[in-house]
Amino acid sequence: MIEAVISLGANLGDARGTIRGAIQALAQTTGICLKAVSGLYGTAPVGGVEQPDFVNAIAIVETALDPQELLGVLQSIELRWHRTRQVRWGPRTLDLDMVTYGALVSDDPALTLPHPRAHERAFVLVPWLEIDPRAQLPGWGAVAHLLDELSHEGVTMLPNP
Ligand code: A4P
Ligand code: MG
Repeated sequence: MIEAVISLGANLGDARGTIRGAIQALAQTTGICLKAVSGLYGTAPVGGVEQPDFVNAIAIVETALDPQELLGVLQSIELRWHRTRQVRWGPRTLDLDMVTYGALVSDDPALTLPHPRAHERAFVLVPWLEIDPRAQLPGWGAVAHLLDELSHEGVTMLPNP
């Protein structure tokens, strides 16, 4: 089994309900064992597109799936929430990104590992650190150290339900 870190994001429709549903869908997938889930965070949009705030979370899983299979699962869960791809970095009902797959490093555009922007995104690193204070981003080092350099502004944990 390999440990993988999944980032969840949504900013259209019932974003909180969507994130909870996607976590449940991950937990119910054969070959995936959910190890830890962060709280839900309200986050200001990053990337320059004017759009609603996001709800973001992180899930740590153990998986028997290979990286391509895991990506396929993430994309099929996105489709259940009618995810369409219109504007790059634009609003979406659900975005599931693979932040890490074990210590694998890859520059394949179809599956870049670790996720190429994870190291600079507080909306990924803050919830990850919450559930794994010793988290390491392959090639980048300790998540806690990366976060020392980043503004946490606009990343706030949402109250439970
Ligand atoms: N792909 C390559 N590597 C990966 C990976 N590690 N995980 C490929 C997942 N997919 C990966 O992704 C496009 C292609 O990336 C896929 O076909 C896959 O083969 P996509 O999900 O269709 O497109 P996208 O999500 O619009 O692009 P991308 O680059 O994933 O967007 P980002 O960088 O994730 O940005 N602000 C806040 N506050 N919170 C957010 O969650 N998200 C974005 C999206 C922008 N701003 C945000 C947030
Ligand atoms: Mg994505």
